Formats: sequence, structure tokens, C-alpha cells
Amino acid sequence: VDQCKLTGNWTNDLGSNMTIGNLSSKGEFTGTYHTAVTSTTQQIKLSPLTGIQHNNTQPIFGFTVNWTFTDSSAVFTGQCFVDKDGKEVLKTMWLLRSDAKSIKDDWNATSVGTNVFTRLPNKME
Ligand code: B9F
Repeated sequence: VDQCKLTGNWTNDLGSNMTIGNLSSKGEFTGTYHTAVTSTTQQIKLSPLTGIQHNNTQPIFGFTVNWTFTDSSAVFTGQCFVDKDGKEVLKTMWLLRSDAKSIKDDWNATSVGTNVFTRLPNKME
């Protein structure tokens, strides 16, 4: 079965979209992330991601997104599953790091959450 490949276009429960490119022989990948949500007044911009996965049938992976429109990064880790309807789903947790002005402000600079991604259908051309 050619399923649970990370390569392709994904959308999550917030409406954010990401594209993951081809994997290297070591499981490394790069891609782009377009978040649907932000809590800044900065205009959202497409941001790069880089990550690595284990090469098994329901792969475990991790990646970092470097937000280009704000001083912040997010790391995601998760696993690809084939659900009961045969659809691929990425179950992830993330940590979002914001810029703390000093070490005293470090304590609340990281937030945590979950996202569920499903594959976007390929656009026929
Ligand atoms: O709103 C975030 C942000 C970073 C520094 C100021 C604003 C940037 C966008 C993060 C998008 C998150 C969600 N999108 C998604 O698809 S990443 C995890 C979620 N999944 C204020 C200070 C730190 C955070 C908010 Fe900020």
C-alpha cells in the first residue's frame, strides 16, 4: 500500500495548509507551512519547514516551522495513520516558541497544542 507518505499537500483542523516535498534516503524533508491563524497583526506569510521521519508503514516524524512574519518557531511531532475509512491522517502535537525579552520572561514563552492533518486532494491540471 502506497499510503502514509508525508509528501504532498495537507490541511489541518484550523484550516492551515502545508506542503511536504520528497524525502531523502535518510527520511529528511523540507516544505512550506501556511498558518490559517495568528495572534499578531503581522500579515501571515508562507513559512519554511524542515523535518525527518522514520521509514516505517505508519511513520513517526518531527519538523520545525520557522515563521517568517514573526520572531517565533513551532515544532511538530506526530505519526501518520491510515484511519478506518482508509484515509491518511497525521496526528500531531506542537510547541510554539515566542520571543522572550529576557530570561525572566522565559516561563510563559512556550505554548502547546494538537493538530490533526488530512491530505488535500491533488489538483488536476
Ligand atoms: O501567532 C503566532 C505568533 C508567534 C509570535 C507572535 C504570534 C504565529 C503563528 C502560529 C501558528 C500556530 C497554529 N497554526 C497551526 O496550524 S503553530 C500551532 C498552530 N497550528 C503570540 C506569541 C506566541 C504565540 C502567539 Fe505568537
